[in-house]
Amino acid sequence: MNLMKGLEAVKTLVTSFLKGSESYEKSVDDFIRELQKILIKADLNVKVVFEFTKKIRDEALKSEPPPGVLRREWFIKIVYDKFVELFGGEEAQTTIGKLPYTIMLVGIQGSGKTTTAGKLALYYKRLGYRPGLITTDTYRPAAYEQLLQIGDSIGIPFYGDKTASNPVIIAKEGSVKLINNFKCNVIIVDTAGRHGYGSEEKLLEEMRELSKAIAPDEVLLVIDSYIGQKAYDLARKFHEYTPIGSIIITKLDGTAKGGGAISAVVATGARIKFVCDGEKLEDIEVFNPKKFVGKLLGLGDLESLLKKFEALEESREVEKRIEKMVTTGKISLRDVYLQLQSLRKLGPLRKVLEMIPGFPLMPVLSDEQIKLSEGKIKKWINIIESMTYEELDNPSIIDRRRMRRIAMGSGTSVSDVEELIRYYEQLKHLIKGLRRKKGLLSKLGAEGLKI
Ligand SMILES: Nc1nc2c(ncn2[C@@H]2O[C@H](COP(=O)(O)OP(=O)(O)OP(=O)(O)O)[C@@H](O)[C@H]2O)c(=O)[nH]1
Ligand SMILES: [Mg+2]
Repeated sequence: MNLMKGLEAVKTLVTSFLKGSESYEKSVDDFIRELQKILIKADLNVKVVFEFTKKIRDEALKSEPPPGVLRREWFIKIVYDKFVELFGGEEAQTTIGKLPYTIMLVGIQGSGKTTTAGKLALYYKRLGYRPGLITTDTYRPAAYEQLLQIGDSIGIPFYGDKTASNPVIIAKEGSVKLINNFKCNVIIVDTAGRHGYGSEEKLLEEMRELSKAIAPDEVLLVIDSYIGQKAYDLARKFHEYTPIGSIIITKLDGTAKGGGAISAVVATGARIKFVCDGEKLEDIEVFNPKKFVGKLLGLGDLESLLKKFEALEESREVEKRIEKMVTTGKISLRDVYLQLQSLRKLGPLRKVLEMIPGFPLMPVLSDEQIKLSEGKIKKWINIIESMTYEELDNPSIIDRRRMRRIAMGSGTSVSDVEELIRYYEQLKHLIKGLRRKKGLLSKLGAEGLKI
């Protein structure tokens, strides 16, 4: 996969920044200057580039890294967050709720509609749907053969009518045939693209008419990344016309302008659903801004760094909860539950503990104890989930009888339940002690609570 042609240099920039030995301020300024050059070369809008880099710089100089994080690492985290924002935040949904489902592809001539129709068919086939392809391109005689061949190569039913001239009639008849004869449940309609750059109005006018008549469930606009930041106007008009439609960016493999096209589309508020980076039918993927930015910045090296930040954020949450417990002097099994969940979310306990200096609620544990606790965490979560609200808020009411019921409900044993209650009692004791020594939160980690 080579989505990143024009932005490849960013990775090197990150690596050398992390290793840099000059003053932090100077390194940030150098980084920003280089980044601006790279982004402008990748055809990002100049104004966007300056706003974007200013945001990074302001935050980098203003915000302090949390304890345990190097300043330079913190800077990369800021860059990462801003990039994710620039490239659209969350991943688009691609699951289909309603079946049969009709997708109509529109786009400028040569943008990659027909190829993308095949790619989508293969993508949905692999997800277990039964796609069918329809060509409504009555302008180019070769269009029929092109999609027919694509369908053949991946075993997807195809419909077209060389003698007909009305795309609406072809689409309607094709849908009926594909659904009835082939039991297709995802109908992909390819359309003819007849207009070059700069005639968005005409393209959209036609799309409007076609989609009114065909009434697809989804309209997908195919944009060739060669148009770079010019994608802005096209995407904006498309988005105004159909806010529920989304966009596929193609040919990211062939041009250095991909970053420009993607950021331009994101700036309009339109959603990018897929990106394509090759002529083969496999060369399509759901657009995931986080993954994309991860690749851009060199995720291999960044992964542990990002994990560390995730752990830190989580540990700050935990810290807040502990603070509340200490101030109120109260701890319930709900608090224990949240604590266990945090640990589970963050993955292997050892890693988490290594990453966070003085993780507040976890004592220093030996390897053996850590192994034990991972299985235990799962068990204890199940146990707590089998309790009633009353029991959660007031565990002292849990007698032998209740213990047996909880153990049954959670597939554990009474001694497991007892152990959890003991753990809870120890915590309660600790919190009480801490309340007396308020302000010495870090002690909590050092007291060596036994699990
Ligand atoms: N490198 C590369 N080539 C692509 C990609 N997608 C499509 N192409 C190529 O772009 C050319 C045009 O693709 P088509 O799928 O025929 O485009 P179209 O939008 O259907 O074209 P018209 O129907 O004439 O408007 C073909 O040579 C494709 O192989 C891609 O992601 N990467
Ligand atoms: Mg075509």
